[in-house]
Amino acid sequence: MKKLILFAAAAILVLSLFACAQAPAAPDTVAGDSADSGAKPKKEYKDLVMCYAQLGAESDWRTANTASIKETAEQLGIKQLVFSDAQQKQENQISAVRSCIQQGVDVIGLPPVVEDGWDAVLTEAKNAGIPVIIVDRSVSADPSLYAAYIGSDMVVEGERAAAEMNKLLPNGGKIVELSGTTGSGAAVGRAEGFRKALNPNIEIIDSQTGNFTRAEGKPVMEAFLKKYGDEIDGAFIHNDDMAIGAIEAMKAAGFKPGDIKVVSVDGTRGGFQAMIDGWIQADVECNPLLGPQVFEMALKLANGEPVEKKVMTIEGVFYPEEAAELLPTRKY
Ligand code: GYE
Repeated sequence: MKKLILFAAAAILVLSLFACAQAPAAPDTVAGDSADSGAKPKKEYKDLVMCYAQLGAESDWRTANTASIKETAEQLGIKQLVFSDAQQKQENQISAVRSCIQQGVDVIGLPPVVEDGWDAVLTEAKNAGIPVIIVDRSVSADPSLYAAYIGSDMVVEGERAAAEMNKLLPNGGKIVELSGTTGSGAAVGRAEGFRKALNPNIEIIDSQTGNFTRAEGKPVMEAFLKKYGDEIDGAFIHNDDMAIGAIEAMKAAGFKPGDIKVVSVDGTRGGFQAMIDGWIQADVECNPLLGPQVFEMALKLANGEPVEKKVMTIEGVFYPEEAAELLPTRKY
């Protein structure tokens, strides 16, 4: 009898240990494929079919992001890159993702033009067993609907921009904001971080979107200058392309470099040149060269391996003093 009890106790112990070993993975890791992937031969880059549903070609940042994806795909020798450009229209991007689901690609990379409205198509991808990596901008959808996010912390970028504006206007002042695409993770995050960290003696007297483009940035600044003229001490501009458009407007209105203190974002070659010419006083870095990280993660997901749920790019701030020296080495 004693023996029997001992045996039962040992069996329970063994069983409970086994149950522990079967505990689910940590919540910040996600398996992209089915659990039986161990039985399948491992995919290599040469087997990988990757979809990249790009949001547009609105800025130099975006062009560099596209180039990084295409170059990396080529360097790694992946089987196929299904690339599309949605021209900043969410409906185009949704159809591109749907078409990738239909084609049965291994993994989808999605830089979402705006934050909201992705639930349905992300659910479709999930049901089809195709992992989605959200790239660059965030989505408001539940994180269980996508595999992972790779990109910048836009709130931190906004905070960095505010810290620069605080330094440029130590006695306070009036500023305008040229914001990015309305409802985009980049614009929402930057606006939020900026307001959080801006000194209370600096007043944002107006804020309008320039949709992240030069063409739309210029008329927005023109209208600001018409309305407020010399009242404007500074401008927070959400990207270098809009800043370049805004500078054209400032030049046309007779302003000199530095009359209006400009803090911009991205750190493109155009932004660097504007710093050298004295028009931009600080440029908050946002790195578009995400290709290597995206493909490394995509291959893991295609093999059902766990990945980190959130991969943040490490970034800083660039200043006019270093711009001339760094410009020749800038890749975008
Ligand atoms: O700052 C801007 C581009 O989402 C981080 O989009 C990206 C932004 C970038 O158009 O130039």
